[in-house]
Amino acid sequence: MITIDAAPGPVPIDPDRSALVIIDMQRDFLEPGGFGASLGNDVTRLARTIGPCSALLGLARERAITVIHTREGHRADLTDAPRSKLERGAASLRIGDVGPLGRILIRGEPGHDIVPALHPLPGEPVIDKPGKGAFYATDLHAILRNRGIEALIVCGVTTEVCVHTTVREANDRGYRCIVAGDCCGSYFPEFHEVGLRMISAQGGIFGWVSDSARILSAFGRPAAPRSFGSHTRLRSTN
Ligand code: TIU
Repeated sequence: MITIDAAPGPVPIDPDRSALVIIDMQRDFLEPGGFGASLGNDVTRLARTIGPCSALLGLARERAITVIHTREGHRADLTDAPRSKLERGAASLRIGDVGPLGRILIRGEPGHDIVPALHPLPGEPVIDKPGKGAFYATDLHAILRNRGIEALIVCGVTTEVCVHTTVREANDRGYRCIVAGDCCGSYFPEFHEVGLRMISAQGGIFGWVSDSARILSAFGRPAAPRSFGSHTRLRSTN
């Protein structure tokens, strides 16, 4: 067992029964021309998450901790996309439309892929999810149960949408979730801040909040160098 310094208090985890879950670090959310940008967002706000995510990914791979990647997206024929989702918002380009990164939020298109610095290795499960939560209409719960996982270290984007939904779903299924705050990001800085506070408030109402430095430290590793989010960082292969 190791203990991670977190809010609202230290949380013990068994690394052999823990998984690193990296939510939707896809080009469609992090790069210009994708889904996030089509909704009118400043996607450069998410770039700062790649360095810390990469540090935790490196740690997990080194320590043979289960790594799960998720991707939000839909079938090419859009049969798994609710009409309410397709019609939502005043997007300049909607789900399924052709943009600079291919068809928006469609599986197999360039924009649907995970950013190069965090690309999955063979053997790391990739969960393709049609919704915001990673448990809805996926086999994530089965995969975690079959590996005896009881705690999740959660990274990804966006804090108040897919990270929150997934952590709430995981909490209700009995997983202890430790959200790495600097590994998560939002197009809205205030939503990120308040989103993290909502998780750990009320004695940790649906999880704990820590950061990459404290998680690395719990594993006896120094903190990763701080990265400053520029678009060039996005293109790096780390
Ligand atoms: N738009 C937005 O903030 N997020 C999403 O739609 N999906 C995820 O958070 N991955």
